[in-house]
Amino acid sequence: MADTAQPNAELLEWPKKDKRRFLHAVYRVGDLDRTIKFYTEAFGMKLLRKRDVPEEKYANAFLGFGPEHSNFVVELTYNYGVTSYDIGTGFGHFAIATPDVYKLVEDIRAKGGNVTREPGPVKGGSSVIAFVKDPDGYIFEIIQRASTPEPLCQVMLRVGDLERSIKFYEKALGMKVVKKVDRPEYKYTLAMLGYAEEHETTVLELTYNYGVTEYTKGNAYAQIAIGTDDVYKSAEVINHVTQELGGKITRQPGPIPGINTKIVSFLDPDGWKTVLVDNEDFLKELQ
Ligand SMILES: N[C@@H](CCC(=O)N[C@@H](CS)C(=O)NCC(=O)O)C(=O)O
Repeated sequence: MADTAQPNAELLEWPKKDKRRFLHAVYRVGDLDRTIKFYTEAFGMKLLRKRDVPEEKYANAFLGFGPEHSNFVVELTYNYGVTSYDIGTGFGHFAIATPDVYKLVEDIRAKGGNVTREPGPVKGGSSVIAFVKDPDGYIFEIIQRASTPEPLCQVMLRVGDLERSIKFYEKALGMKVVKKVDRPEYKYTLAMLGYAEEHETTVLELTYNYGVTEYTKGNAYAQIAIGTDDVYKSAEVINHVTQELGGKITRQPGPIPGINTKIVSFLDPDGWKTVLVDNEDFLKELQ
């Protein structure tokens, strides 16, 4: 099919019919053991797996609140010899839901965590939140929420045009807007997008600050990985949507040499990266 041809309606429906799930957020840290210690002791995450790839001079650690076949997790990357990164201004935070923000924040402080915003109601709203920084400077929002199946509940990124981003994530990724909040008194609008309600699963929180259209990306945060049943069909839709809204495919669909897991990688209109990973191949990696 030529790039300019209109894809059929059935293909454009595919992202909504596909089995999509947030798998992990990938980012770089300067000392793997330091972060593992902090996330397990201060946040209460579990270390799920670790792999060292000396021939490529990097190592990974996967941590989360539940197993990877059901929960969203973080994939930390350590590049041999690189001890610090620039987080940039566009990355916002990861979030952890807990029934008692005050208690978790005290535990984090006791483990040497840097509390940058004390617990209390969010400005302009009523949810109780706090902000803490991890050893590399990544911000974690701590959010009060009665028990949830997915404590690792948000990835927040700043975008330059919220309506364009919403269209992109709806059309290219089949997400739904599960919440939208405008706080004119604080000059921002945010949208929560995902595959289920906020308390059920991880959501992508996109924040638009009035009048701000550009942010720096730094080199620390990398991408979100999302599961799919068909990377090839997904790539056809993404290719179409990027022509309409911006963004681009950065890695054509197909198996990764060596691992054989099929993926497709792409950038959204702001340059934020997503990787779609074949669901079956991913489960094989976990065995
Ligand atoms: N200018 C903010 C807009 C987003 C925002 O303010 N988010 C809320 C949480 S939803 C917040 O951080 N509030 C600060 C507070 O309540 O102290 C940003 O880009 O991070």
